[in-house]
Amino acid sequence: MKKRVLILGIDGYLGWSLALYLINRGFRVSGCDNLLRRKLVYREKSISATPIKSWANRYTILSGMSDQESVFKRIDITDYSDLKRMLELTEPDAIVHFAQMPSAPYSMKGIEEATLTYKNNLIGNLNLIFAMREVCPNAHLVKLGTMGEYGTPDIDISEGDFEVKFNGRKDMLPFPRQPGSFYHCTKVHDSTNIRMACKFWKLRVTDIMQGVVFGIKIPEMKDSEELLTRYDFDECFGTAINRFCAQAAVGLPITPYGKGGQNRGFLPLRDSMRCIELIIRKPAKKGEHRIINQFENVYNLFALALIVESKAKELGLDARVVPVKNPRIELEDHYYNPVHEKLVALGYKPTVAIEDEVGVMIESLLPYKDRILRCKEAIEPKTKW
Ligand code: USQ
Repeated sequence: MKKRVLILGIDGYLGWSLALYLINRGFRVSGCDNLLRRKLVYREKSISATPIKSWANRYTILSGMSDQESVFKRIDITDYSDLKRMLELTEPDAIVHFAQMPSAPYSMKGIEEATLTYKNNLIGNLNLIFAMREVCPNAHLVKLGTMGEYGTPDIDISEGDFEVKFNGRKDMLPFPRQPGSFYHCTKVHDSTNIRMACKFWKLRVTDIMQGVVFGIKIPEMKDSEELLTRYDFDECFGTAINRFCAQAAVGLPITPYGKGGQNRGFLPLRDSMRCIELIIRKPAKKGEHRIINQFENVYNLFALALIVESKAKELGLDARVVPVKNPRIELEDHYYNPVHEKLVALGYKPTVAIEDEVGVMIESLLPYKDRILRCKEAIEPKTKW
């Protein structure tokens, strides 16, 4: 029997890609979305660099690729009864939860944006664990957390609980969290709530501490424009490498923030899909809150900016790195050593060298230069911590 996967946030950068990836591997995929990402990017006066299809078109595309039992709906998971109904209709073996507001800068803009982030992320996640308890307590929740939950401590970051010794006693405790934005705080709160749901209600959850994802497409999108996923480059919803490549493609300065000595874990889009597939195939045990640090490698921001610059030059583009004043409060030169062994143990092997992927990204963006330039005002960072 086909494994049934429900994707919450199926219209987003990761959600749409994962739907295509899993359908191509014989999973029965269902999904829902409230289209919040489209709305917020539009409010930023920006668009996806890739000309993504409307939800109505995507609904038709997904339905055409799927079994009759698959369900695709436009719903908001902060509405408990709608979410519960979705679980009842789809009877999932696994639920992948991407339906969150994902931007650190957006959450730091002001009280309205911070409140939206909290309501959307915390209530959605709380609804989900309660609805799972009622409808499908044996399903496996694959929850997207973030490496940003940990911050950048001066010690190695563990993967799951770690041993703490104090006053001659010792215990296994969750690794301390030091989030760097209100958005990252919501993920920390989610982890706390999920840990409790696993302990009290015996839910099974994999909480993925994912690094920054980059990339424009995966093989399952073939060369079809209608299958492309979104690609944001604005200051809020574009992430570092994706922004650098968009800047390089249109001849705008590539902007590491501050000294650029920030180190972060990064992961190509296609590897992110593969990791989630491995996690779905090997679920957490009942009552287990399994934490996985999900990234391919740690890179330095300035070094990444230089890779993008040199790849763009190879393509004959006039690219240059121009550091800008850091709008965030974060360490710009620091130790960073997170453990990431569990995915390798599950069978993950990195598929692609970052330099090659960056080259493909810049080249793939060239046909969409006009779309990026049309919204170029949205690229410069304006939100300060
Ligand atoms: N940065 C630049 N220049 C830019 C944009 C970003 O130097 O033009 C720097 C930032 O200051 C930061 C680093 O790049 O030091 C990463 O910033 P980002 O915007 O790419 O990523 P972040 O705000 O951390 O958030 C993103 C996703 C979020 C996910 C997180 C994973 O938006 O949903 O949780 O990456 S992680 O970074 O590991 O926490």
